[in-house]
Amino acid sequence: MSLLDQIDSPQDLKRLSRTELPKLAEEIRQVIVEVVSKSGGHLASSLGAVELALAVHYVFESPKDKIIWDVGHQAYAHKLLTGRRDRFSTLRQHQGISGFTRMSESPYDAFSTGHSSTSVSAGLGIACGKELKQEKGKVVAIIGDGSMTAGLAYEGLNQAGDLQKDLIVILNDNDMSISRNVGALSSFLSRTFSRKKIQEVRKEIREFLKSLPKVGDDIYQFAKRSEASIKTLITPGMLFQAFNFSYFGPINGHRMNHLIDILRNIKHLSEPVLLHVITKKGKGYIPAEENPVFFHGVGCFEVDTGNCIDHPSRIPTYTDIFGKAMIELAARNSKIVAVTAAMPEGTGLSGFSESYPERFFDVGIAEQHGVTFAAGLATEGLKPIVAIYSTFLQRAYDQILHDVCIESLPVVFAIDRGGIVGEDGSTHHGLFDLSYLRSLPNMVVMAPRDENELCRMLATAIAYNGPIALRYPRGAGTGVTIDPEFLPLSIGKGEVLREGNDVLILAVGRPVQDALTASSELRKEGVFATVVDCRFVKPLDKELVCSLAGKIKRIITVEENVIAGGFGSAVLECLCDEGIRDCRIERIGISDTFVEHGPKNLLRAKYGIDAPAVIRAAKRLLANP
Ligand SMILES: Cc1ncc(C[n+]2csc(CCOP(=O)(O)OP(=O)(O)O)c2C)c(N)n1
Repeated sequence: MSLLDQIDSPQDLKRLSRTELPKLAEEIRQVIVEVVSKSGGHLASSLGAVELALAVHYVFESPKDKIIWDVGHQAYAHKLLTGRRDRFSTLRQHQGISGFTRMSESPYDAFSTGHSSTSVSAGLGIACGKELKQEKGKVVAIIGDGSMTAGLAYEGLNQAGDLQKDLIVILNDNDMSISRNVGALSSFLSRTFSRKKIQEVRKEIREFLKSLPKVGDDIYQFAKRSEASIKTLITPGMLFQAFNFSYFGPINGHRMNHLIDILRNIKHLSEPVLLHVITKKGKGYIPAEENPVFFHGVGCFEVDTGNCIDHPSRIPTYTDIFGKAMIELAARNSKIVAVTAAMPEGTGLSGFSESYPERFFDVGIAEQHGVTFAAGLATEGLKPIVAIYSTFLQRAYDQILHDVCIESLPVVFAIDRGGIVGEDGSTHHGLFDLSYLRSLPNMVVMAPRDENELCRMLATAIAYNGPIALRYPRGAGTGVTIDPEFLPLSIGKGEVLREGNDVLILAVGRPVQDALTASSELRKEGVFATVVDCRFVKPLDKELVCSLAGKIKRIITVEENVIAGGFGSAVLECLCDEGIRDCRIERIGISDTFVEHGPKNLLRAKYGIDAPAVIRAAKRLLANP
């Protein structure tokens, strides 16, 4: 029997001797690699946090003590140690365990996560709550250096340092976000200061030391002997000490004994503490250690070689096409600049960053800053394309409204992962953007039905002088030929793709394909549908919609978005405003619920946003005269 087989809860873990823990770590790594090779998932991050998970559960008393994993993508070892060993092979599968921490999944998941940098704020809230209830228990927030690039983390540190509550923050520093971490903080943590920075700091320290009466000059003489000694005067801890945290580290996050000792020591402090732990992303699985970017979030792979065994479609993804189109368009327009929030690969901008390094900005996991930064670029006459996944752009709602839309600045939002994204689940589906963008004055909102339309919409957006968004789905396109020239579209104009008098199907984005499939099926049964790709959710093609609705009284709207406030709502509002009331409408989209994780097509079928759902809606309308 393996050691892992004996562990159903952290209590079982505590029964092991310290000398057994390295073997357990090895077993855990094997299971993680084995399962992720079949289910896909966040491999490299989870492998890097195995000793951390073991040590934390060895020392703390979860679930009484609250352990919060920031983002939650690195918590696979935590899941294995907290009663989910038997279900671990269902990771990320429909009805299986989530790829992130979920309070509804386990009492050991103190907070539900998926979006980054929430752990310090949540941890502080929990600590304050416990204190008010006079309840005992420690709170431990574990946050990566990538997640530390978000302002939210500092808002939490700022208040925690002020309140002096009992909170332990563990900084899991692997020098990586998804790609190499960016920003000044990253070099601060790794102490790779530029010469200029060292000189500046040296000057400041010299002045400070000299200002000390008597001893100052001597200490300065001692300190100045080498550059290294100046460096040792600047520690990563200074940043956290400035926030009133007691700083410990940096320590090696794979030396379990050392980790356990230090955790036992800091456990007894009852003030804000930051423990800085250095880990290696992908630790223990050579392919992941060598290529942590690829193995950050990976599909199925061969364990022996690390080779991808997902059968990628030969059809390029929307992301690929967007990346290529950006390079092509930027060659002709020197005003184009690209902004990503820590996702150069994910948004397809790696190629652009190599072709135009000076026109490419990775702002870190800082969507809010990224949008306002783009607004600043726009005021200087540049054409920023902000490429952020739909779900993460939710973070920047006020920046879109306040910094971009009020002044109608020409910022382009290239919103990838619009719609159902699959195995990452409820925290990652991009099902709200049509609603949250449609309500903003000055904003234009488009969704392409295929990858050629994506290119045309990008060209449209670049030619447009105001805020404009195009949202497109995750995964392979439809395989259409891409036009050699990306002709801009007329803003607010839809396109009639099929004609028929029985039903009117108004669709936008990927579901236009479902509408076409449904109309072909219906045709076989003698039902003829008009299919319109509205292209624009805002401004809606009122003229077209109203003229068709006036003739064909059975209407279906289809979108991969929540129904509330989305495309179907726009159609309803338009018909109501124009006094067209004598028609019946079925709106297809996600009803008032969060969608769980699972394969995209399974979820589309389950939630009724696919071609069969359109056919069912048409039949309901036809059955009811
Ligand atoms: C708000 C938000 N933006 C982007 C992401 C996508 N994302 C997931 S993990 C990650 C990198 C996190 O880096 P770090 O915290 O250092 O953890 P590591 O994977 O290196 O262990 C990013 C950018 C996210 N989860 N949340």
